[in-house]
Amino acid sequence: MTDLTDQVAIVTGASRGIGRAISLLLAMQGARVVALARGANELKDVAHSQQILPLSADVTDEADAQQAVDIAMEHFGRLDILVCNAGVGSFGLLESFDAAEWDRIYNVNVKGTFLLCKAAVPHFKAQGRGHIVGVTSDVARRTFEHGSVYGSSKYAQDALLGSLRKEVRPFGIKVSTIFPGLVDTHFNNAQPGSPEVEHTHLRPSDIAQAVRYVLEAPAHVVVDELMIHPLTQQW
Ligand code: NJP
Repeated sequence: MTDLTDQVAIVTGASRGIGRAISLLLAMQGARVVALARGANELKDVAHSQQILPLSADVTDEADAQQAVDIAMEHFGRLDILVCNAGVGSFGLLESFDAAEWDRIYNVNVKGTFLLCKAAVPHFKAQGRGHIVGVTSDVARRTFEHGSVYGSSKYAQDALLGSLRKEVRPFGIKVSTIFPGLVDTHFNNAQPGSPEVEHTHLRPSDIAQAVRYVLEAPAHVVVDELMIHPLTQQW
């Protein structure tokens, strides 16, 4: 098993929902975390111990992505793990979308994953080790009405991570892709915690445990892909 104690991780989208749960769980396992999101106030609530360093940054900005890697090195002295979790989405008929909403969704989900990986991979290659975890979606493997923009962005994010997996494997770098089904978060302006979703949605902690599982795999093992659904969800 890989011990997460003292490993250093960047987690994007860390201010709430799945990324918050991942950051807190990794810190509980002894890891040190650069918790990245745009919202500084929400991040303060996540970074309640010295093991979690809040970084107010935008994954769509190349300088911010590079800064995340630089800060991990400066503050914690190393970087072992990158979790590309930040994501946004909205749903509707294709013709109801304007180009600005297309850009918003693709910029965070696809360009954000690209920029963070681009910043971290040279560092991982130099040290001959590293683990990238991408949080995509089960809709990266199926299509559905009202999902043309969000769903296609998740197909693109999945394809990016799949190609990268093959590029970096020879350098000892792991790429694991997590495909969640419905999760009870703030995603798309939802209000989490309502009793109605107790049996229909996963909790953010369920996805955090999946991330922990892939990260703790022994050094010679890589979990390439992991799809996880609430038992009630047909997909
Ligand atoms: O969503 P939410 P989730 N730069 O809204 C951050 C996927 N997923 O936890 O920047 C940096 O609670 C945002 O912070 P802020 C989904 O596609 C979900 O559910 O301050 N960070 C917040 O911390 C996504 O990839 C479901 O606004 C940015 C976080 O992202 C991942 O799960 C199902 C940012 C979003 O937290 C986590 O989403 C599924 C930026 N430009 C896949 N823009 C589901 N919930 O049902 C946003 O299949 N963030």
